[in-house]
Amino acid sequence: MKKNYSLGLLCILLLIAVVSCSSNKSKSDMSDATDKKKPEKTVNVPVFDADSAYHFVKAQTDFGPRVPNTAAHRACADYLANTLERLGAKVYRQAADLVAYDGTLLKSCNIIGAYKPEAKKRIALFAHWDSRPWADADPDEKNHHTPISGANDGASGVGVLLEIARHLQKQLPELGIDIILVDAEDYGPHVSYKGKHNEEYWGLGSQYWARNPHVANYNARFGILLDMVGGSNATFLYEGFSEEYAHDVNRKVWKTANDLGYGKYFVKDQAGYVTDDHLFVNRYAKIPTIDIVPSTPDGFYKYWHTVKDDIEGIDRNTLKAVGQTVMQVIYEED
Ligand code: AHN
Ligand code: ZN
Repeated sequence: MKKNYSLGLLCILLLIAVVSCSSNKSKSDMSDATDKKKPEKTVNVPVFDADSAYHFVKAQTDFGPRVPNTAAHRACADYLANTLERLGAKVYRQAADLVAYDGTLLKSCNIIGAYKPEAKKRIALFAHWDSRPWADADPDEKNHHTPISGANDGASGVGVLLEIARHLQKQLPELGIDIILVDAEDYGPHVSYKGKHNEEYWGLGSQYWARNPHVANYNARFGILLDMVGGSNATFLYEGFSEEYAHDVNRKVWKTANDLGYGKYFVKDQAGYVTDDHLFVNRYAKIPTIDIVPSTPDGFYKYWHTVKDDIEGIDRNTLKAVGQTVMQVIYEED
């Protein structure tokens, strides 16, 4: 009787031990999974200086329109490569003769600034640095053959990236960063063109880079393209190709912007599809890449491809919202 009693007690104790062990395990597994989903990182993110970014935008527009095959274009290429070098990047100049939709041979040059070039884990940041040869969306038809200053369409994205480069020189993030300034984005067909359209008439420099990256077997975890990120009251929505190719990157960037208080700029709504440099990076280099590009019910912004796309239209607040958001994203990544 006594023997049976202690055996029963032993069985109960064993059962309790097994149950509590297994329940402990599942509990700790669950909290591990939760921890992995929401990593709490304490990383110091530098403060993006919108005045400095504005200065980098103006330095480009001061050359005049950066239209391929012009002296201003060549001078600006030197300025961009020299500036990235001064800011501590390893610089690659990728010259290429590219053929435009109308057969014009464009002496083009992609300019790449690499930080931590030896790192395997990388993020690629893109902007186009050329400007459109014609203001062919101008309300005044007399301006349809005038080259544009391209302060917003071109120089703004580059200006934001140069300001980020200035911080990268002082404080390197965990991942390697490549600043990829592509040429010949904006030589797409003039409004008067009557021939067949092809999306590959746009983004000639990014197509070249995506098929011939500056280093063999180049890869990056993700990419972010900045296009027209300097206009007043810009609203950035989820662009179509970005959603298809890099949905998670879109969510990460828009959440970061909203957490930082830039929800007025980064609106969580769907936009249409934009044929832009990120399309070719996704399609040919196979790097999931989003486009931060403004969207309104009637186009990108009021002065798009008009003679009024000049430095007067640049709003430091928009440069700040985009620049600080991108910095938060790249410094948080590990
Ligand atoms: C088209 O309008 C087909 N694509 C917009 C790409 C672009 C032009 N980005 C700046 N300028
Ligand atoms: Zn354009």
